[in-house]
Amino acid sequence: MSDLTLRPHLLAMALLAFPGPLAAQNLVVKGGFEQPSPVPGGISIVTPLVTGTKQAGSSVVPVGGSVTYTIILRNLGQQTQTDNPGDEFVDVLPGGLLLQSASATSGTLTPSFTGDSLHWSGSIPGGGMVTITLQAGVGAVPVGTSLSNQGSIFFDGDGNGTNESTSSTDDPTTPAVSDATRVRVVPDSIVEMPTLSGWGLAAFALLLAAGAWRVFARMQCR
Ligand SMILES: [Ca+2]
Ligand SMILES: [Ca+2]
Repeated sequence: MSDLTLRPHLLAMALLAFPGPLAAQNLVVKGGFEQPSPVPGGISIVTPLVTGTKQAGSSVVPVGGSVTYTIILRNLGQQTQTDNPGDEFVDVLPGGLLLQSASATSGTLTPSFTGDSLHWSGSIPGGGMVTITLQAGVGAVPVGTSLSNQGSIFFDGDGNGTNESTSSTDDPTTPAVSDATRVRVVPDSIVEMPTLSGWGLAAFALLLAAGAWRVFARMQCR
């Protein structure tokens, strides 16, 4: 079995793209200084390696509606990502999305409702995670607009107390690696249940009657 040496940010991308093949390697993750030996046949990540996902509650949102995003930051390393100087996560919403509320399971969250962005600062234990939830409203944008963005992660890939490494959130619902999370703006009628007029109700009754007649005709043929 061969050893495979990767820098932390490349490993994050490789783990997402090729989890199976990489699990069969002896992985040695090198930061800024010498690392302990890897676990034979497994994956050993010593210094912090923080990856993130950002998932929308719905792939479509009506004009004037709102969408909830769930952001999960995971530290795949063994060492704690300490609360270093500066933000560990920043999310700037695209034009057309207005920040309404935000919360985090740990750390310090600083939302900007005028700038429609949020900043998170805090530590993540080795193997641990933090979940950030935000709700955003859709402003005056044309139907069909694709609202797309990614959060930025800042972490201490060499474990020396400063965040020199970065990564971007991935949309976990798509096969692509480290891709932006997209939400499409649709008319109200696509999301809401349609209401039927008198003619619509009559047509619906005719459809039901036609279906019943077909079932009855089949039973008669047996
Ligand atoms: Ca910090
Ligand atoms: Ca560092």
